[in-house]
This record gives sequence, C-alpha cells and structure tokens, in this order.
Amino acid sequence: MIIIGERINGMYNDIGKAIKGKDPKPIQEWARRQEEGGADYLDLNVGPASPNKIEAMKWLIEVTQEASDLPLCLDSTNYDAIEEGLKLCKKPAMINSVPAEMPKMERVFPMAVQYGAEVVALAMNEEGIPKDADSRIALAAELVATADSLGFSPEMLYIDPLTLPCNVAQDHGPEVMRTLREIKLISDPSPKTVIGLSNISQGTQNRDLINRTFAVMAMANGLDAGIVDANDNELMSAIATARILLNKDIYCDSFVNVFINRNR
Ligand code: THG
Repeated sequence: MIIIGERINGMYNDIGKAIKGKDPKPIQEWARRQEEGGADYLDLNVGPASPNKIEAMKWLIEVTQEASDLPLCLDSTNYDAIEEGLKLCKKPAMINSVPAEMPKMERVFPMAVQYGAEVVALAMNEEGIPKDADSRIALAAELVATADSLGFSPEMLYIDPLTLPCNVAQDHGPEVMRTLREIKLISDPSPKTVIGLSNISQGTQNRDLINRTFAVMAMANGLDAGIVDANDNELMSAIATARILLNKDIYCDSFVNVFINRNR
C-alpha cells in the first residue's frame, strides 16, 4: 500500500500555529519524521483556519521540500491554491481532491494533465456522501468516465470511497469494503483506491486499534493507498504484514526483522 503521511495538516495545533507564525521547524520535523516512518508521499493541508489558502499552501510546499524529497499530496478544496502549488512541486504531485461534480472535475482533470499530477477523486457529489456501495460505485464510474473524456488516465486516478467515523456511521463499513472491490471492475486499466484512514476512528475509544484493523481489512479488499499516521508503528507493522500475507512483498526472516520489528 502507498503510504501518504497525514500529519502536515493545519487541523493539528502545532501545524496550524506554525503556518500562522511562519515557523518552518515543526513542518520540517514532521516531514522528516514521516519519511523515516515509511511515508511515500506527504499530504499537505493548510487547515480550516488559514485565511490566505494560496499563500499558505505555497509556503507549506516550499518549507516541506527543504526537508524532504518525497512527492507531495496537495490537500485542498481551493483549486487556485492547488494550481499555484503544483507550479512549485519538484516532483509530480497528487491533487487531493475532486468530487463527482462537473464544474470541479472540469477544473481539476485538465490541470492534472497539464502538470502530470495524479488525482484523488471522492465518491460524493452535491448531495453528499452516499450510504450504500452501489451509489458510491456509480459516482466512481462517473469520475472515471469524466476523467477519461478529459484526457486523464484511470491509472493516475485514486478513488476515495470516503469513510465516516464508525461511531456515527457503523453501517458504512461493509459498503466501503464492497466499493473498494468493485471499483476495480469499472475500467481496464482500473482506477486505484485511497482512504483517509484516521477518519474511521474520530471520536472513538482505542483509535489506533480501529485504524489498523480497518487498514488490513481495506487492503484485503484491494486498497492501494492510505492517508495515514506513518509514525504509528503498530499500524505500519500491520500494513507491512498484510503486504506479505497478500503476497505483495516477499516473506523472509530478514525482511521481518527490518520492516516489521523496526522502531520497536
Ligand atoms: N480523504 C481524502 N483526504 C483527506 C481525508 C479523507 N484529507 C484529510 C483527512 N481526511 C485525512 N487526514 C487526517 C488527519 C488527521 C486526522 C484525520 C484525518 C485526525 N486528527 C485528529 C482528530 O481529529 O481527532 C486531530 C487531533 C489533534 O488535533 O491533535 O484524526 O478522508 N482524500
């Protein structure tokens, strides 16, 4: 599974404060820590409190790139902030995200083609997040068809079935699993899938256990990428183990020592 580190998000106090006070240190420290933890991409989200989203995103990209060479996942609903950000990214980035709404898809997909970016697309539209798998899959099909009509390849597309906290939307769990499986049948080549993992446990007890259980379940149902806490060692170990059990990595004792028991 592709690991997208979730931690550089203005929703966290330390990051929100760092953005406001233009202090690069906490950002750069989290960039390095997540890379060490095993992140493949770094999600950058300026958070709800930043008044100037464009300037904040540009600053976040610049300071992050001073600390890490990882590709970036630009997490914003402000597409001007994303476009200005894409101009600064040293590596092809990921745009996070676009819903199945025509004007937004028409803004995002051509921009992604222009900058060689991947796209995270949400299984939701003007009416919100559907409860059942069939409606999510229908939205995913709409996203794939629209992307294709705008010259964007499904292989560069990561569909997010969207997860709500299990304490308020417990019945969504099995629907998300079926959505993950059936998204692979939409097209050939198929789109990829991604989930913002920590959403599933917001407001619950024992968050880490819920996160890692959900992660391996989703992986068994075909999940390709996750926006996750890359510094949760139990989670990262569970993901590494699931990769072996799903035959994505070769099992050997030295592998187990290096990747599963690391940092313990
Ligand atoms: N899908 C996509 N992008 C996303 C999400 C998604 N981006 C944002 C989010 N969801 C993924 N990132 C996070 C980051 C943090 C948390 C959840 C998801 C989180 N934060 C603590 C909380 O809210 O309890 C904050 C604690 C604190 O403030 O210290 O859980 O689903 N495409």
